[in-house]
Amino acid sequence: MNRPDVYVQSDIDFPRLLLASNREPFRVIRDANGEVSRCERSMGGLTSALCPVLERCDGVWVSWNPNALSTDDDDLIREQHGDGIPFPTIQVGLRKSEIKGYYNGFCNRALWPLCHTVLRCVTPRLDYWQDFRTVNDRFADVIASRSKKYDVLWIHDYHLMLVPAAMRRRIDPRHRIGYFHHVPFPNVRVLKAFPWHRQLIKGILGADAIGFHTPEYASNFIECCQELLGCDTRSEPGTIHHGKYGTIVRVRPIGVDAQSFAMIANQRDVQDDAIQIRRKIRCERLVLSVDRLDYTKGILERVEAIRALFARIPQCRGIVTFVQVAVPTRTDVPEYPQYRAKVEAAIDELNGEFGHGDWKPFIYRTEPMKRRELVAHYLAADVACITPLADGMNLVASEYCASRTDGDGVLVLSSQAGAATTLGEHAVCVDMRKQEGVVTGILRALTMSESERALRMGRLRSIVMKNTTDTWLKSCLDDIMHPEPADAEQLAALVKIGHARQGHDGGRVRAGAPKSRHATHSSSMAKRAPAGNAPPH
Ligand code: ADQ
Repeated sequence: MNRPDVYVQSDIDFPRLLLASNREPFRVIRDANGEVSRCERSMGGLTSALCPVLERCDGVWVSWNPNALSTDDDDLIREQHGDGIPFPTIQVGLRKSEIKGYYNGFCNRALWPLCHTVLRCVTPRLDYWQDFRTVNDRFADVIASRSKKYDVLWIHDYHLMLVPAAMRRRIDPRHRIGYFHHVPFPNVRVLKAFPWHRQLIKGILGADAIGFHTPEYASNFIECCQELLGCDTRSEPGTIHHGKYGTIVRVRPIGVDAQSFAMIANQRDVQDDAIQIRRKIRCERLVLSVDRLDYTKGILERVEAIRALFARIPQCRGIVTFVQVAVPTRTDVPEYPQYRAKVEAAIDELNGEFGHGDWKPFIYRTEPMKRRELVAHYLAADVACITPLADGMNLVASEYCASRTDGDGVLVLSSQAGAATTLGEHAVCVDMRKQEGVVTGILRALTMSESERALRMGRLRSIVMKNTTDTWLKSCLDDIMHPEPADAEQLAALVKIGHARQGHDGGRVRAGAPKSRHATHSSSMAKRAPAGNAPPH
């Protein structure tokens, strides 16, 4: 497919996708002479998911360029295409002080821990907030100045929470705006205690359509809109009415480029590499974890659980080896090097206590891998242990299943990962708050019969192969460009969570027959996209 089928060419113009995220999709590596030596895709869930999207449709990616330190106002914006980058990009430069306040400060020391409800790490400083506003405004200026008539604007993640509303103040109301929140959305009690909660919610509400990975995050957001801004969220389930506008909220769990993982896994040399990985480690059973080195990923807690496993079940010693791939991120944020030091100390202790002869119970690698190498590791692993303390979704869980074209392998998955809502039924689910349960879960995975493994992996794979990046993209763009009333599945998801939280008083999100599309959306949308002037589709 060259372009998602929501894009239909017209003689005059067609909607182009203008996608904005904090992280740049690619890094151009230059040699000493300034010549381009290679172009590397940035690591992380968001770029893993979205690069294939822009490679397949007309679009421009707007992002921060962390390599360009700007001191001069004229140097703040750079446009780049070529040098191996497969689509046009616009890069927004930040001043050194803004990087500290906006990225290291507000994004990584306030919003990230807030969204993951790690409250001890939330540092809500006014100077951080001011830089966050300035940078969000700059993104909005850049997008507004570059957007053409009918472009669809798709804003990604918590770094740019103020951009949708900032765009509304700058652009033609016919533009459709979407926002996708890749991390958990905190509940109303947590958000309410955060000083700038109203501005953040209002910022996102500038979008026509908002996507979340799970019913819980969507429902938290809806509840926050109602309780903290007094929006009407009841008259039309799945739609938030604020002032004269309506914004739809949808649950859209992200998928992975499953076919591409499967194709790599089917290559003979990748399968040979998987055999080599096992030979080199010289173990009978291999358990793999792959994470960014982040305190939300539960790496420290996992190491402690593994230590408990070896202490309690001596038969595992010399037989089971854990491989942790943990790439350091956000190294300028003090909590991260501190966390890394703790993780590495715990690993040393574990290896010191249980390692013997050639056998090392815990192998720790910190380097980024190419996709083929990653897939070879997925194929080599009897068990993938994906156990974050909190995680918007977690793509590694899906990548593991997509790569297991041999139908083998067991997924141990934290029930605190968003992925548990789609994969939890067929994975071995563990609660990371209970170490004993984690130990039992890993043991259960290691001792599972071949037939049960095949049954579970077969079911996991059919979910992952069906819910791919493409299907996610199509649903999200449909929400943005052709919004429909929430369907029965969406309503059921939101209402179930509402009921669980509210008891049986009907919940905050009420079910009910959705009104017709015209009655539902025409009034709110007409103000933004008047009939007759709508984008051609
Ligand atoms: P992340 O927190 O970055 O994403 P995740 O979803 O697990 O987390 O994605 C990590 C990505 O990085 C995966 O595609 C993985 O393959 C890749 N990766 C990890 N280690 C690697 C290594 N050593 N070498 C190469 N690649 C590596 C955020 C949210 C998640 C959400 C995604 C997408 O925090 O919850 O799932 O966005 O919405």
